Amino acid sequence: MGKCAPCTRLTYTLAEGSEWHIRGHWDSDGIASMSLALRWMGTDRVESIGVPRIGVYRADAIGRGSGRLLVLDYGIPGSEYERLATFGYKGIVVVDHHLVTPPSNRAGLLYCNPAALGCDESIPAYSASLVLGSLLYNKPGSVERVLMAVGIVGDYAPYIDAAQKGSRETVPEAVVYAAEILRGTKWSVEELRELADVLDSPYRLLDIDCIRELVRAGAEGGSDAYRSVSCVWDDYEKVSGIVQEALSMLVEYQRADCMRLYKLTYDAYITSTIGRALAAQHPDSIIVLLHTIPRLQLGFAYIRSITRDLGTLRRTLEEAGVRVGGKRRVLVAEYTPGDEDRLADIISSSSRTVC
Ligand SMILES: [Mn+2]
Repeated sequence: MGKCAPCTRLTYTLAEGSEWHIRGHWDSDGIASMSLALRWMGTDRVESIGVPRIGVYRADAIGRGSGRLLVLDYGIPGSEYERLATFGYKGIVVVDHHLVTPPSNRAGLLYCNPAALGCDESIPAYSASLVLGSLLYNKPGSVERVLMAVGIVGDYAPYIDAAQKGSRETVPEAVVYAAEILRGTKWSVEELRELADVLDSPYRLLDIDCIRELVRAGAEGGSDAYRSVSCVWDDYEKVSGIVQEALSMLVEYQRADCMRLYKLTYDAYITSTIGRALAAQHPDSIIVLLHTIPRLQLGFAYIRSITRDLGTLRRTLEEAGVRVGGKRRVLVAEYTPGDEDRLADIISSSSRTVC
């Protein structure tokens, strides 16, 4: 059995049965992945579309249910899926590309994550939409190819922005790959980069209905159809104002070697936008943004670097008992409002070893 066996079995499993519930990450990669899944499966067999509780990365954020569950691009570790497998579903299928620890017990679970399973050589894992699209379609048409690229461009947006700002960092191979799949379609990486900001607007305002509308439109007409969904433009306009306001309220309150720490209290889920903007401004630093969202009674430590690997920092945080999710160059940890100073201390005191 190859490491990628679960991915090889994906189409067989998704072709079976009805009562499917699709849950995807709330960002542009998640939306594009859900659209691809819905397009391939057909609306008749899909009972519901949705997102886990926004901002939360745990099995509980999806919750109990019945029928079959397809989870896309969600990035939670395997242990959370083992818990989810006890939540009453008839079967769970996961397609992901985040570098996490895969589940060790796969009962009731089809876990296709080339990055976590270590088979991303044979199935490129630049985005969940890419993994899913390349498994579902032997010869993806232009609608499918653009959706596959949407996920890549959305996830690699900070690197695209840094490259545009003239950072010496070269364009990542993921973006070259996206440009390659887009050849012969009407879309370019630059156009998808703009679209990604639009698609990433609804979740910042916790507008789940608009995410559903996007998924359905994209399943029918791909990225062109995303542009014709009106709620997403309303959300985009609102978010642009909010981000400008939050950026102006931002305080850099600490510097430790290569790290820049910022604090923000603001009632919208714009953590990653702000963190990404800061990372693009300071490509040689590690950005640490401690964002408290009173309305969610949650805080997020968002750590990102354009040029630095965050593996050492991740281990330091884990050793200190902090739950961390993320990828090679982005980490996210949840905190309870009030705990931000303790977290900041743990992070800044590791700067010697990390920088
Ligand atoms: Mn993704």
